Amino acid sequence: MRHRLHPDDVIAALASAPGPAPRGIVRISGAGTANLLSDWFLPDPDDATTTAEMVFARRTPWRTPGTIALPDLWQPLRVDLHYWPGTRSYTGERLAELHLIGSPPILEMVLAELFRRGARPAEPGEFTLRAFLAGRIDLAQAEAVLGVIDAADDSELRVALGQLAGGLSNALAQARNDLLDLLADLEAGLDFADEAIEFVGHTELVARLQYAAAMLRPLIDQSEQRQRSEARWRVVLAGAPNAGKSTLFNALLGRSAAIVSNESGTTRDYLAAEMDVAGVPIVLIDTAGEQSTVHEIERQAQEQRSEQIERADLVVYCSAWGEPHHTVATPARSVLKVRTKADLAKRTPSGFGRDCSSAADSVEPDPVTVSAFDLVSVDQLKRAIAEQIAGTVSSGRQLIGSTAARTRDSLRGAADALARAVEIAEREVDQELLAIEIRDALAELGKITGAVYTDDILDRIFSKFCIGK
Ligand SMILES: Nc1nc2c(ncn2[C@@H]2O[C@H](COP(=O)(O)OP(=O)(O)OP(=O)(O)O)[C@@H](O)[C@H]2O)c(=O)[nH]1
Ligand SMILES: [Mg+2]
Repeated sequence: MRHRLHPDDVIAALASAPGPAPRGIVRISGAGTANLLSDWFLPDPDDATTTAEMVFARRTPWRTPGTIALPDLWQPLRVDLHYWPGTRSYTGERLAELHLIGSPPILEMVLAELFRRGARPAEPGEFTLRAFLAGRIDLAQAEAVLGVIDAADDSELRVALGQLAGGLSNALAQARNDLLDLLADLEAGLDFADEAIEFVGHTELVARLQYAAAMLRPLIDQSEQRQRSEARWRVVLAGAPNAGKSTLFNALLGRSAAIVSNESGTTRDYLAAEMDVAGVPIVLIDTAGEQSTVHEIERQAQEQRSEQIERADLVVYCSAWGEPHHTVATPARSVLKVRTKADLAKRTPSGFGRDCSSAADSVEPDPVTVSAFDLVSVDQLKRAIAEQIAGTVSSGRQLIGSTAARTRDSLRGAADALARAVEIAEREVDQELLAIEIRDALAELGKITGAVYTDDILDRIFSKFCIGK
């Protein structure tokens, strides 16, 4: 952080990847950029703007071919100068890029000459830090820059680009604006507390607070989803007694681990086993059949069952062929409906795959049909499980890892403050207290975008960058 908050310095660094390449890019940023370059860079005479002064007097970003002289080279070096005169550049200040041949020793000479002429080496992430300080991007977007650079595959890149485009920032900005408006109304009301002027009605107040809280919920889910995705996915087999859950458990696992019988209520303790389905690491869990019971042991089995379903990432809900379809009400993120014992189907001898017999007006996908005794159908079920998990991941993952980790606490803090605010508003007590909670929520949200930031947060984020970005 030694140099970081010296925004008057002109900074320079290699912006292209290190090593030999056809093209190399040297990036220069700071208020003095034009001064530094104007008596060094020589535009080609046949270009429309012939003098360096004219190049740097332009008000729009421009590319100019020309040359620069280097002490150790006997002839001038060809470069393309890209120049952004001001606020529309990446850093929000005067910015130039020299595009030239990507030879490491030559690039080094160019940088050495820039430092001799008054620039200093940029620190890791300093260009992006300047973009943040100039208000060009917020912290979540700064992290997304890092996510784009570090993306290991297409899906990570998509997530990072979405965040860079402002996915998270826009949602947060809206929640913050709503709360700021509300706070302004409340505070106006406080100023006129002695008079009979009400700036915001009680019902409206509660509704607006609840609305703001609801806007945060999907963001909290996203930040937690990301944390969750590193571990094994919990896939729970559930359904009516005798639906064939334990038989399916064994078939998916490929060994006989669970007790199976045609007596209802065979499974009591739940059973868990780790395995991979189509490359996705899961913990498969077999549970007791769903029933209302009176006996103590069965009651405990039902409790365990509910607990497992509650913790599940995916519930595979089994109902046997010929039995009625159950409607599934679980808090699990996702449910896959499965028709078991498909071999009992008289309709079609090859009746595996998707069961299209359900009501035509149903908007739910058709259940997957499976027979525990038919390995092909068991494989199909594995693929369906993997697909469903992949769907949950891609719909849930909209934040890059470092942002999710950093924002989780702030989002929860904001949500807690809003919950307290709703409670206060519903009891119609002190508006002063209410304003405090809203300010708390705003402060937490501000930490995420960087409206409220500390050197420590900046250090943590920008220290991960590489030089030149
Ligand atoms: N025909 C046929 N029978 C099956 C199939 N899967 C299970 N069964 C039979 O259905 C009966 C119940 O199987 P289980 O696997 O114990 O059923 P469960 O859902 O675990 O039952 P509970 O633990 O009591 O809830 C057994 O007699 C199994 O042989 C199948 O795919 N086809
Ligand atoms: Mg069982």
